[in-house]
Order: sequence, then C-alpha cells, then structure tokens
Amino acid sequence: MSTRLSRRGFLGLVGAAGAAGVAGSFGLTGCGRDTTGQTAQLLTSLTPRPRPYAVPLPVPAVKEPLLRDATTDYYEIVQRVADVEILPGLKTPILGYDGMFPGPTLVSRSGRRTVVRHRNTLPVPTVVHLHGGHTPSDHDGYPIDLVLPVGGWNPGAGHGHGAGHGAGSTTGSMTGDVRRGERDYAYPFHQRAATLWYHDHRMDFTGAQVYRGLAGFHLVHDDEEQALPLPSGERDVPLMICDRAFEENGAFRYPALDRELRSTPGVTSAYMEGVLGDVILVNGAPWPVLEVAAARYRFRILNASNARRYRLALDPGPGEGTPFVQIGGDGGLLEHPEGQDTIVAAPAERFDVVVDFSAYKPGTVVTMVNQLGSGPTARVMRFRVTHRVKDDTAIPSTLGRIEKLDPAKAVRTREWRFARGDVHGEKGWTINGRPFDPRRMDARPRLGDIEIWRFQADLHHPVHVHLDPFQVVRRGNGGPGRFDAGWKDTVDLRPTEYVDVAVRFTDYRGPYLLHCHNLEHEDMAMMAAFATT
Ligand SMILES: [Cu+2]
Repeated sequence: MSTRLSRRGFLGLVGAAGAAGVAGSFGLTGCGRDTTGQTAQLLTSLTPRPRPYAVPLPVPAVKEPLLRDATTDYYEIVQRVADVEILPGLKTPILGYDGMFPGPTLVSRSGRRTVVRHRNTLPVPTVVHLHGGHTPSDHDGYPIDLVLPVGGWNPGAGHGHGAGHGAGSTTGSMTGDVRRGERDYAYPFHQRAATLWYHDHRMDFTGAQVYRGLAGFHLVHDDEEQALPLPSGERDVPLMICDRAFEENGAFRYPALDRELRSTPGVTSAYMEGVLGDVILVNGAPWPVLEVAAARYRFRILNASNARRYRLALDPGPGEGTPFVQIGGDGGLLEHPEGQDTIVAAPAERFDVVVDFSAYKPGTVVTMVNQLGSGPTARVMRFRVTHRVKDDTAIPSTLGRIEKLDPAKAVRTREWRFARGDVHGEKGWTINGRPFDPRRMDARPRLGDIEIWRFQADLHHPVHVHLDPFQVVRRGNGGPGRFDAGWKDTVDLRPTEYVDVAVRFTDYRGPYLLHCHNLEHEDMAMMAAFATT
C-alpha cells in the first residue's frame, strides 16, 4: 500500500530534488542525477561497474531461414531464458530471442514475404512487434494478442492479467487473440529498405520484458539501397544502444512492482518517469571497442533504451567535416545526406550514419560519447583505428526518393496530448486525458488519406505510430528539427513542445497503436488505439 500512496504523493513533484527525496526512501543512491534532457530517474548498479573499453563489440549473428520458397522466407525463433556474461565473471539471466541479447538479426528483402514463428518457452506471456514494419493488423503484435508460455500460464488466483492493481492495469479481463506456445508472424515487406527492430509488446509489461532482453534487429534491403556505393558487409554495423543497471549477482536490476511479471504491472513510484541504468551497453556489451580500418563505416544506430535519450558525439572529432553523415532514419534512406555534429536519439529512433575513419591517423582511439550523460553514462563505446585501406565507397549526394506528403492535402487534423494523468484512480500517463483501452478506437483514419497529427507533450515523450511512417511538418512555430528528416516512425517530443506530422496509412485495415516509447510510460497506459478503415 505504501507504494500506492507514495506514487500518488510523488506525482505532485517535478524534477530531480523531489524524485531524489522519494527515491531516498527506497534506500537507493545516485537518484536525481544524470537526468539532463531526460524524463526518467537513474537506477544505480549494486555490482561494481565493469571497466570500459575492455570487451570487443559483439555483432549479433544473422539468422538463416529454415526454408526459402518462391515467395517467402521462413524462420523460427525460440524465446527462452538464458544466462549470458555481460559483466566479467557474472551471469545475467535474460529473456532472449533464441536465448540471445540482442536477439539474432533477421535480414529480409523488400517485396519478399517473411514468416517468423515465435515459440515461447519463457515463464511469461509475450507479444512480438516488428517496429517500423508495414504489417497487417493481425501480425502487428497488438498488446493483448498474447503468446502464452508453451508450459502453460496461470497468473495466480485473484489476479487476472492486469486485474485492477497498479497504474497501468487497463486490460481487466479482456483478452485478444491469445495463442498457446507459438505463433506465426507474417510480414509482407511492401516497404523500403530500412533498419527495423523487433521487440516485446506485452500489455503492461513491455518495459520489464524488453529490459530483460527481448529486442533484436530486422533489416530490410532493396534494390535502390543496394545500387548505392555505401559501406556494406563488415562495414555496415548495427549498434543497439541501451542502458541497464545490475544487481549484486549480475542480474538486471529493474524496479518492477511484480518481480515475476505475472499480474501487477508498473514500476515503483520513484521510477514512474522512466528507468535509467548506469551501464551503457552496445549490442549487449558494456562500453565495447570496435577495431576499424581507416575507411568509411555505416552504423545503424538504434536507441533501444527504455527511457534514456542520448546526444552522441565523437571524441576527438575528425578535424574537418562533420563526424557523422546521416544517410537514413527510421523509415530508410534520406533524400540527401546530412552532416551532423551530434546525433540526438530518443528511445526507439534509428539513425543510419556514415563515419569516415580515414580522417584519423592509424592508432587513434575515438570515443563515442553521450553528451546527455554524466560519469559512466557519458561514454558509449570506442573505435580503435587500425590501418589505412583502399576505400571505394562513397556517399552519393542523392540517396533515395521520398514522396512528400503535402500537408495542404490533409483531410483533417487530430490532436494527441501526451501528459501525466489519472489511470483508473491511480497516477499514470495518458493520451488526451485517457488511459489505454485496447477495445476503444480513438481515431478511424481512412486508408490513403493524408492527415495532420499534432502531438503535444508535457515532458519528454518519444511518440511512435504503428503501420506507416510519417513526415514531420513543423515543431512548434518552426520547421522540422535537425533530426526529423525523411520518413519517421518515432518522434522525440520535448517538454511543452508540439510537433505536427503528416501521416498516411495504406494497405491494411484494423486496429493499430500509437504510444509513447518511453516504456515505463507505455506500461502505465500512455497508448491509444486507432483503426484504419
Ligand atoms: Cu512518455
């Protein structure tokens, strides 16, 4: 009960000092720091932090399909518990796709169907969402379309899934299209080349289950992209960046109210704004090192953190030119490359960048830093430049064609306000003042129509829309921001800001989601459903 009371009390407070006061009652240290540019609180590790730059960057293995026929690639992923070594000498139990964190990378071809059978041998229900996928509704991973554990599932007497306790409990007894043991997710991939990722989307428990390891890359290639002389093969490297805290025994430390993730959703009151860890992982390794030739590399940066925002920079910089040349975003290649001094990435955003290490002398050590972090979270990973090589890659001045969604042709404007609010008598996070209800459709956009969606925020909220990407039209009174170019599916809203985006849904009818991708906000009801018609 004290949790409920302190949660109510907490929501009146804004800012580091107030949060630290509440956190102090939980015996934690370091809370209230490290919150620059964040709506979240720092959870510190109880184990000594590992030495930075001591392990090589892992690159998740690309998974081979079980079968390829004329139209389709078939995969099977087994979701299972595994112990992995993230901290030297300690085992971290994970919930892993194929027992790995990150999960295996899937690679698909635009226009070729991909079917992924997910088999759930975990102790908890799961839902798989392909983030950035242009996916029919049945296969999009609606949060109540659970895949129950193959060994059976009993959330416990008196506790339905989300049965009325905790701020995010919005399902009640509602069930969706529930399967036992396994489910096939079919992706037509009628979409451009892009860096997608798959992750858990279980109602009320997404934050906890992604934190424990349920996330992986799914890359889509097409002819347009592959005709370009961009770095490829070993010089096309996905970077999944996330932060975690650890228990003394090496387990992930996460302030879930229900450690077993069975029935009570949400996190302890001090972390309602979001959970920040004090160890930065790239592809699952703490502050890793990558040896690079003095040549161009393409990095597919994904911020897979629950709540942390990053401002990434290179130290030292390249001397002349910008350290990053952005070539793509959430929805694939930009029209033209854009030089960027830094990359600001909110949760779930992707930035495809090229870094040219030929600007550095062999032997140089280049650190990717996080200018929004402090202490251990101010660094991300390191590159060690090894030797000069002949590099026949290039960044063409025109990358991809992007059809502009003309805001003047919009048939309507809809407003979506993202703010704290009442969730069934408890404090939580709401959209337009209401908590998520998977049976309530808050909009019925018609396929093919252009609409303007205005997102308004009280604090930091990374807003994600399913089914189709959008284009940023304006931020407040200004035009799109520096990181808003191209097709986006997640947009970084800052406190008190509004952003107008042009959306157009195509091909598939049915219920879809828009939600905050701060996963603690999402689990505490900051989602809304719309149905395309
Ligand atoms: Cu949010």
